[in-house]
Amino acid sequence: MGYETLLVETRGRVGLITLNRPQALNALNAAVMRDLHEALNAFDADKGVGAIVLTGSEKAFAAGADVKEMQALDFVEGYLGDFLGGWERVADARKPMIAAVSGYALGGGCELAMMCDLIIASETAKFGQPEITLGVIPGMGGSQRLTRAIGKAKAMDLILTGRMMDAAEAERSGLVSRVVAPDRLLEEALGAAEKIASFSLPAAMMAKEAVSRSLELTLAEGLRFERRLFQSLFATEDQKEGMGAFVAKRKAEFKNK
Ligand code: CO8
Repeated sequence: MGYETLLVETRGRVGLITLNRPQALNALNAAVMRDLHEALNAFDADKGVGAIVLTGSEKAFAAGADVKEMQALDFVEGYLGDFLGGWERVADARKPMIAAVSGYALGGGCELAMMCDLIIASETAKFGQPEITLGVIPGMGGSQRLTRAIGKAKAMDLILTGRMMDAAEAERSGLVSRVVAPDRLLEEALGAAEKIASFSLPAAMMAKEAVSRSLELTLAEGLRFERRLFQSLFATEDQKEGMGAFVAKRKAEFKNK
């Protein structure tokens, strides 16, 4: 199907979504949100897809919420329409999702990348929450997810000053998992996604669920949740295959992938 603001394709078992509003540095508007919902619903429902990569252009992953669309919003309209609330759907994607970030990931763009399960960045990536320069604050999770990802000191620095952080600082701070040369970004992200998609899909999805829940639960509750998921995986054929293959010294051929 065609999307107004995205390019969507599958590469092997990887669903690839490319933000495609080059004239606005991929600024995020209502159409992008609607399109992303549809693309994620389709990939979550597709058994042939085991992981998702979300990327932008070389110059910008996304330069934030669309300021031109947002400028005239008033409180009552924003409150009644739960403005930005729908973006949480991205964090609710059930399959592992990688953000491949080149160039600007600012405001909502940084927040969108943080909704993914891991971020792989090009050396050119720049992350920031510049909302304060516009007279507002992050509205799509920046104050919460950035703080959990890089700690209070760095999060306060970025959110209160509006400054940008380059890829090296983002990696040092724990926001991104890998930094690669610009021309290797997509290959690296697709390779990681293909690797994830080669494993048992229930195991990969439960691994995502367990790590994600660690940010919400107490340690005791999280450990109990993890153990229950771990035990439940012994009901899958893939556990028998994975462990059987290890013992037989052969490569596992997972069925539920
Ligand atoms: N919204 C709308 N249009 C944008 C945005 C944006 N966020 N960013 C860039 N554009 C447009 C520019 O207006 C310009 O369009 P035009 O050619 O028609 O004037 C075009 O993209 C190219 O941009 P520039 O000419 O500015 O490119 P530069 O290379 O000179 O500068 C920058 C690049 C530094 C990224 C600059 O564009 C910039 O500062 N952009 C705004 C960054 C920003 O403040 N982002 C935060 C927005 S607020 C936000 O995200 C709130 C979060 C709440 C969650 C929202 C989720 C949807």
